[in-house]
Amino acid sequence: MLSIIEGDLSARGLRFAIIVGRFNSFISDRLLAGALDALKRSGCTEDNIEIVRVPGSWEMPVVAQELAKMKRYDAIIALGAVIRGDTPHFDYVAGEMAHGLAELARESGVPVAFGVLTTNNVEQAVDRAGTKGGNKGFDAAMTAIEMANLMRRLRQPSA
Ligand code: INI
Repeated sequence: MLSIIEGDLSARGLRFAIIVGRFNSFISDRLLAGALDALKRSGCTEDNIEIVRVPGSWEMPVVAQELAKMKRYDAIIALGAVIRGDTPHFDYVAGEMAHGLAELARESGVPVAFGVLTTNNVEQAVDRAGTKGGNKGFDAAMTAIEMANLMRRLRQPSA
C-alpha cells in the first residue's frame, strides 16, 4: 500500500520561537503580524509562542542556535527583511543569514522556517509583507507548523 508521511496544519500543543529583526522593522513587524495570525488561527495559544527580537538578520543564526539548544520549541520562525543597497553589504548579510539558518536546522533537527525577505528594493519587500504578494510571515508560520508535525511523525517509531 502507498505510504505517505506528511505534517498536518494544526498548531495545537506545538511551541514556536519567532526571531524578528529590528532592521527594516516597518517590514518585519508586518511579517510578525502575519505569522502570529497564522499560528493563532491554526490553534496555537499565546503561551506557546515566544518572540525574540534581534538587531538584524546577521544576528539570526547564533540566536536560532541558542533557541534550538533549549529543546523547547517544535520549530523556529525567522522573520526579517534584507533590502539591497548600493554596496555589496546585502550579499554578506543575506548570504550568511540564509546559510547559517539552513545549517542550524540540519545540525539541530529543529525546523527553521525562512521568512526573511531578500529583495532588490523596498517596493518588493512591501509587496511581500501583507500587500499584493501576500504575507511571507504568514507563509513561513504555516511551513513551521507543517514541518513541526512532520518531524514529530518521522520521529515516531511507527512512522
Ligand atoms: N540587516 C537586515 O536585517 N536587513 C538589512 O537590509 C540590513 N542592511 O541592509 O544592512 C541589515 N544589516 C544589519 C545587520 O543585520 C547587522 O545587524 C549589523 O551588521 C550588525 O551586526
